[in-house]
Amino acid sequence: MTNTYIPPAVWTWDKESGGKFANINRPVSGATHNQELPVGKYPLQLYSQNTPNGIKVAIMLEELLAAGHSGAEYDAWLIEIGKGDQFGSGFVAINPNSKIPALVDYSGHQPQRVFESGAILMYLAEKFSAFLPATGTARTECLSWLFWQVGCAPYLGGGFGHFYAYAPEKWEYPINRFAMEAKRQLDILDKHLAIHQYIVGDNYTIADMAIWPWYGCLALDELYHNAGTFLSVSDYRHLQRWARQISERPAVKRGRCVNGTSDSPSALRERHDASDFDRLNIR
Ligand SMILES: N[C@@H](CCC(=O)N[C@@H](CS)C(=O)NCC(=O)O)C(=O)O
Repeated sequence: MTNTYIPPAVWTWDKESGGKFANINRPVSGATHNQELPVGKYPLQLYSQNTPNGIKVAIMLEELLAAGHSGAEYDAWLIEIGKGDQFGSGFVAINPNSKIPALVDYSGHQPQRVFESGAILMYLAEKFSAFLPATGTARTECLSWLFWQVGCAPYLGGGFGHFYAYAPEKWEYPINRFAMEAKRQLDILDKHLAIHQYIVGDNYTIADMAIWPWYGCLALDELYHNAGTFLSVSDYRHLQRWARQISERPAVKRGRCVNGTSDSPSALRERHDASDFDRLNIR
C-alpha cells in the first residue's frame, strides 16, 4: 500500500473522513435532536429500516402472523438512518446504541423496550413460544447460531461491505482481509447446510431469520453491488439452495419490504395493517 498512515499519539475526530456514512458517524453517543417516536394502534411498535438487521424483525413478525399468532400484529415506523433519525431523543430512549431495529411492547403493565436484533428475535420467540425450540440441544444450537450471526455480521457488513462498497476509496488490504473472512463465513454455512435443511435441522427458526438477511442475500447477490461475483457466491451450492428456499417464503417477501426507503414498488415506508401489502408489487 502506498499511502501509509502514521497514527498521531492521540486520535482526534476527522469530520471529513469520507465514506457513505461519514455524515452520521460520531465518536460520542446520545441524542442530537428532539424527536418523539410515533405510537400506533398495536401493542408491538417496531422502529426500523429495511437493512439486513432491520428486516430480521419484520420477517419474524410476518412469520408469527402467518403462523396464526394474531398478537404479533404491529406498527412499523421508518427510522431513516441516512438522515440521522436514530439520533432522535425518542429513539435513543429505546436504544441507547442508536441503531435500528428497536421494538417497544406495550402489552404489559409497563412499556418494554428491546434493542439488538438478536435480542428482539429471542424476545418475540419466547413471547409467542415460536421459532425457538423450547429446550434441549435444538434450543442450544439455535441460540449458538443466532449469536454466531450477531457476532459475525460486523465483519461482513462493517468490514467487507464497508470497504468494498462504502469507503471513499478502494483499498486492497482491508478488502482482502474482509473478503477472506466473508468467504470463510460463507463456507461455514455451506458446509452446515449440506447436511441440514435449515440452520437448526428440520425446523425453520429465528437462526434462519437472523442469518438469511445477511448471508442468504449475499448468496443471492442482493447485498452489495457485484459482491456476489467478487466472492464467487455461486460456489456455495448448499447455501444457495437454502437462500432460495427462504426467499420464497411469503412472510420473508413481505418482511423485507417493511420500512423500505426507496421509491421501488416493493418498499413499504410504514406498516400498520396486513392490507398495506396489497398495493405492493411483491415478487
Ligand atoms: N448489533 C446490532 C446492529 C444494528 C445495526 O448495525 N444497525 C444499522 C443498520 S443495519 C444501523 O442502525 N446503523 C445506523 C448507524 O450506525 O448510525 C443489531 O443486530 O441490532
